Amino acid sequence: MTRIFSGIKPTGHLTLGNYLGALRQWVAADQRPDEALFCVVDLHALTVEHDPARVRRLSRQVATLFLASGLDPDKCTLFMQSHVDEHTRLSYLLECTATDGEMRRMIQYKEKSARAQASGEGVRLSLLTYPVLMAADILAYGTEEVPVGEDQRQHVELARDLAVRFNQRYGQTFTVPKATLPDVAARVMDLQEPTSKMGKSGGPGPGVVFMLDEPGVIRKKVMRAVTDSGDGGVVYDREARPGVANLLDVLAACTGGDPAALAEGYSGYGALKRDVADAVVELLRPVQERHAELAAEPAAVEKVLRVGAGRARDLARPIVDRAYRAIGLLEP
Ligand code: AQP
Repeated sequence: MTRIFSGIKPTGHLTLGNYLGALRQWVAADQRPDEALFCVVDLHALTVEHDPARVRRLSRQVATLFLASGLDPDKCTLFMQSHVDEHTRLSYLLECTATDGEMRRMIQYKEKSARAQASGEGVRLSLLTYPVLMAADILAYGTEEVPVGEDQRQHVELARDLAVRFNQRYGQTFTVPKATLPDVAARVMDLQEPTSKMGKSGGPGPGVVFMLDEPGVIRKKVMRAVTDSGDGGVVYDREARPGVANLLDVLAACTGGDPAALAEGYSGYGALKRDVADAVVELLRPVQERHAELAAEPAAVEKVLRVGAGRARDLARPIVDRAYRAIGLLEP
């Protein structure tokens, strides 16, 4: 059985990018006879300016969307990161394994610290160190596969590097994980700025489709998507035509097929956008319906998280204890 772990941070409402890049892959993994753990990584949401009440609200919403997307709590473990102390316990040991230079090279740190500075906020120390906490999230479970979108590839590489380094210095302790990416839509781009990732933390931008957007809102956002000027009809070219390529990627992810082959069926952008809008609305419809039902039963969602945290703790405790012994700390 392959051990699988992944998480989403409650920094905003989940987007179509989170669904296609992460959640949908997780549901597919959940169908396999593997041991899979999926987590709302709430501690990661504290690395930037945050409102405690909003983090609480979003944490519940993300957990509810895990279930609404089709993750089955009888087949996989669903929990809140902050409910399992092993993550932060291990994080400190990995801080003693990682280097300052390694942290400063992280692309997300560079981008988000620049954003924080530009808006006059201080850059939180945790923004620099959270990739180590993410490595701890992964390594605490003996994880072999981490299903993520393209933007998280560098962080999973760090987890691999830290596992290898720790094992070399202190003896075999951690499984070395690898990232697994979806075949298409590993990086869904913003519909208004198709050279930037569709992100959830930048606020309600017109180029971001949220999983819980009403069908009419989804249609409006897709129909207003920036396409590229230039002749030659609808072609799939990520470099020269990023806007159209993004729409074709989303269509391929929703309906199946190859984005370049799908392009051949269109002579104009209008028809392509209509089909993308229909496909996204239909893809999200059952998730939205299930979300509405589950949101009315918060106690049931809380119970899933409580049971999940217990299971996660049992799996992580022996691995983290082993790391404590290996690095030179005495047993209590
Ligand atoms: N646009 C995307 N396309 C494909 N996959 C994506 N993911 C995120 N955006 C896209 C994948 O979703 C999972 C969870 O992401 P996260 O919560 O760790 O980070 P984020 O969504 O990238 O959110 P941030 O950092 O709070 O803010 P933004 O979105 O503004 O950068 C991951 O597997 C991720 O790859």
